[in-house]
Amino acid sequence: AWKKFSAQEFSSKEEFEKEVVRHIETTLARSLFNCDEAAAYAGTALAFRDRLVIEWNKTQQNQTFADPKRVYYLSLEFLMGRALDNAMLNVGMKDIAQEGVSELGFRMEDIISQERDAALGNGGLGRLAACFLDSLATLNYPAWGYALRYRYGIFKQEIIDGYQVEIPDYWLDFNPWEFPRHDVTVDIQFYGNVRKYMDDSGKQWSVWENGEIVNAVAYDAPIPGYGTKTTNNLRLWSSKASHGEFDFTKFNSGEYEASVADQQRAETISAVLYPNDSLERGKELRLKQQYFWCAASLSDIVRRFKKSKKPWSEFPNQVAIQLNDTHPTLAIPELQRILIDGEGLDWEEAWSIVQKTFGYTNHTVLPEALEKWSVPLIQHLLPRHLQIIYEINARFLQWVEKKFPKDRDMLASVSIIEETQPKMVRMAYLAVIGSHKVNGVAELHSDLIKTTIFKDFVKIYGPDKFTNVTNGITPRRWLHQANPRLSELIANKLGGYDFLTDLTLLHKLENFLDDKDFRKEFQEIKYANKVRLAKYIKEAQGISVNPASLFDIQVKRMHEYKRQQLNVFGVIHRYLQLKDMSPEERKKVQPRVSIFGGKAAPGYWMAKTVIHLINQVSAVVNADKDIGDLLKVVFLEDYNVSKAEIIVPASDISEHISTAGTEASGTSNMKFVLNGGLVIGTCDGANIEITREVGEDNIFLFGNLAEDVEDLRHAHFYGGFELDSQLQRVFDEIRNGRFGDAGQFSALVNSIVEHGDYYLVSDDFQSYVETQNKIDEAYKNQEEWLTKTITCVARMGFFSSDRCIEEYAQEIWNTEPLPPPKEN
Ligand code: DL6
Repeated sequence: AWKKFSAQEFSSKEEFEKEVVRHIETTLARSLFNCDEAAAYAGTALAFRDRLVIEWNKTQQNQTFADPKRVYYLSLEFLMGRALDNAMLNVGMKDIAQEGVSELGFRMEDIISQERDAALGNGGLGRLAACFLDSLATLNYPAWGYALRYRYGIFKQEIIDGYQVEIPDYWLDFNPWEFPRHDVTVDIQFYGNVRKYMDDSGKQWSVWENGEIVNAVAYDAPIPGYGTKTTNNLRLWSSKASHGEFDFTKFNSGEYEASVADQQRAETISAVLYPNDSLERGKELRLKQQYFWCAASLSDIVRRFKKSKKPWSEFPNQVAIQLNDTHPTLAIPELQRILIDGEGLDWEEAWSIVQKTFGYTNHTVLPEALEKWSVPLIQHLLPRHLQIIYEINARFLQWVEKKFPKDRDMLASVSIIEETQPKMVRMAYLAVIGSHKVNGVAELHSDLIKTTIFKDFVKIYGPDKFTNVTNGITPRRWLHQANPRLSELIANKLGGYDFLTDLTLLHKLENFLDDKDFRKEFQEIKYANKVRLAKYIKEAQGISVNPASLFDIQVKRMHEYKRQQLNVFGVIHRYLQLKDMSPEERKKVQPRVSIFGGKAAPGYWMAKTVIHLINQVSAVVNADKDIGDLLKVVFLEDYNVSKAEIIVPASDISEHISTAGTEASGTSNMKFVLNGGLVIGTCDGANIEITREVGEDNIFLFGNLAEDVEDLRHAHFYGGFELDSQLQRVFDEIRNGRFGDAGQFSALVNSIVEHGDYYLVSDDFQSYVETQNKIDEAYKNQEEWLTKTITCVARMGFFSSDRCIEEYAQEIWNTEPLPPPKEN
């Protein structure tokens, strides 16, 4: 097994135990006699942290000394999950630790499960950022992540009487993985006004003054790579009032409330993660968060660059900044501001540096997710930035005008400013104009952005500015940590764990397709993972499920475009069919457990309705004695990263059934397949590339294609609307109150039958049901099913996030790895 440390490793389990005990007794001031699992977790985490810190410092020193081009990944979300297991794996001493904790009287799984998830993200976009950090460190890229240190991560979901209820997630009461850097603080300005003046040489300057200052304080977390000593940095900014705790002048003059109000206002900036995954609502606090984070991060990046004393023209050779979606787009005008107002560069020189520095990743074509900010709001909060945005736009439009003379439509369509009332700043356009490369996250998505939201920009810049980097996942967390037995089996067959750093090696598993022992063990592992999930379902939800049933899983954020409603309508249809059957007929049916999980944005009423319907269906079906184990329905509460690590390895089938053209990529599809589950999916996002890799025979595709979606939507409004008879029956039963108060679901049903069925549920229902029937049939032949699943695992090499990072490095960042120096 891989060992990271030479000088700092625990040489024995005794030494590890000593360290744990020392931390429990001194750092925590607890006696070993009343040491519970929480304390044992803390001691273990601190013992590993001590080891990480040494390599972290060395990595940073090495990077400072070599001063290579660095990558800065700006993401408002990093959905990290738990850190201890990952630290143990990447440090390479989990075995010793396992023995050590058991001698202290604990089980490692119990200790690991004490840790709270670092849930600083909503879903796919944030988890992708976390996978990228793991790959960047593993591949030795000098890279930093920058985000906000939210006091509250994504809310915890409770299901009460079938309804979602949101509970705040205060996750920081014990977080051993962060290090406050009170010496790294940045003044961030808001509001105020801009004054122009001329210096002695006649040059005009703009000064942004009279604003309100808030402090950004850095908190750092180590990001260890696997199989390398490289340990990168994730820097999170926390907001604080600039004058310290509270204003003594106001306090002494009796204005107690006012004296703390400023402090509270400042601290609010980094208080909460916004819980919408695909909706931008234009809230001032959100804009404040974005600027606060961009300005602090850029100040840090620029300060680091300036230490090298290189000329500004070298900046893009030293710095690559990747914008994870449009959330950090303000970094573009902010860098331009720093260069022209702070460093005195002229506009053209500064702008060429800016464009060479940034790359922008688009993660959605959904119109409601495309960020726009009102001009008056930006004017109020960031007056100097608004001027700069207008100047960027004016120069850009002049240039476009020269290329497309007299094409007023073109000018209006690509202008950063949308001429509405009030005027709006289109952040995606600013991101495209201010970056040298724009990428989508799967092939279909990258093609779609070129023909829809950015089509005019392709005409202006040519196609080369736009590229694709299909998403990936880290096999360290999503295979080795989540499914240690499968990882071990693969290692035994392939002669080691090299596949964890070169996932394409999995292809060699196809050589073992006929190996009886291998097949048997593969199957046993899947079964054991299903038993583990069944146990969890029993403990968490009180529902008994039979692990021999087909486990059908859909876990992801709740959203109409992801179509959990299609799934639950399918479940109702299945239930009605079962009810129609004779006992003899029922004997032939493949038993199934339909498992759902996912959070709805608190204000997303329709998504919450779907959660409610699933829970109602679950209550009716699970209590129906006629049905027994033939069908069970489970809604797993509070789906998050650590639960995904239990859920993902246990699927037989997972559902990725978005309306074609709406899911940019999806990444859980990759996780499920890598763990030996098959997919039912639409021709959308990365499903298409998964099909290319695993072969059409090994995936269950259904539904209309992206190219037909517009016509179908049009037909719903103008060609009349005919509902599939099976779906009609499902709706009739819902309306008859079979699943509780029908009124609760009328808007959901009406969104399909009366309001145009925007997500094409009715169009795809029949082919969905037929494909589910094919799955039942296919599952009955367990040997063939097993061959399919093994083949799929063997063909997943392409979907490692290591491959993504190499593509970003070569095509977008132009950066090289910096391996750690060899030690004696
Ligand atoms: O690229 C990561 C992830 C994709 O896999 C999902 O398909 C996509 O929906 C998600 N996008 C967002 C968009 N939010 N915004 N803005 O989360 O990105």
